[in-house]
Amino acid sequence: MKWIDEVYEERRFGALGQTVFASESPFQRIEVVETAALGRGLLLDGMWMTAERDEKVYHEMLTHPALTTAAQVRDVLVIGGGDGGTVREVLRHGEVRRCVMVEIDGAVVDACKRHLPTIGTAWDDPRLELHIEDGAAFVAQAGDASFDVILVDGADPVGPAAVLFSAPFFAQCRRVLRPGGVLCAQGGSPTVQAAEHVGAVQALRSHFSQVAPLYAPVGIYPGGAWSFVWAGDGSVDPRRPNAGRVAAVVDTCSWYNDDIHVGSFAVPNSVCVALSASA
Ligand code: SPD
Repeated sequence: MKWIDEVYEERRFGALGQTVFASESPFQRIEVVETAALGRGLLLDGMWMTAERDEKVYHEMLTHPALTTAAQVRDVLVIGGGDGGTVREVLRHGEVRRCVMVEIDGAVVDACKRHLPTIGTAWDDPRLELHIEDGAAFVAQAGDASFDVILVDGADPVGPAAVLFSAPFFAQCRRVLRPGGVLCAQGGSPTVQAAEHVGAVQALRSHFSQVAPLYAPVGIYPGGAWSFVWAGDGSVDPRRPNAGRVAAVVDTCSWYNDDIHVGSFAVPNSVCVALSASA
């Protein structure tokens, strides 16, 4: 047994456990750990990405607010998300015909398929198309108006995931979305990563006419309070989920439901102040 730690700006996020798998890919250090408090978990470059007892809130809140508000959800693109939790939630929606997942690091997918099978439970769904390549490059080459929803499930904005928080990347996402399409990106901690979070909202605002951050608790991430950023073309309302689509998934959810959907769009005051100062 050892103490497994993430140290972020002198704050520590850890659990008692042991290493199940460790390797170094061309992109990052990959570790799967077994912990008493959180179950099995994945760390990339020492940062917690997911853990069995904590993953549902994150994956549900990245996925369902977008998929219940987009005009249609036939074709969904997931950037990142190598543990498989996001595509698992996407594929719970029966209206989804095709889910394309683009993960830059095939070694992460391999490690998660083998060592975190309780999180990625939809790998064999025939609607899933898995591409191991750079997500930003994939979006840059994708056709105009070719997806209904884009979910960006990257790591923090350092290393290979930094580009996934940039305005040029969001501009390409806007081009690739159909009318009424919705993007939702993980948006960092509104407290300990406030600048990155506000920066992601601002970058999205430069390309989408409607941008709305939403929040949920994810205990393993720095600060505990986590954010996602919803973005659309102004033709659909982030706060009015399609009741039929919510009903289709809510029984499988541990966190998401109609009330959580609406309440999650309440913005912390520090973020309101930062956004109004920069408007
Ligand atoms: N601080 C880490 C944030 C990581 C967000 N993505 C995690 C991937 C889970 N599918």
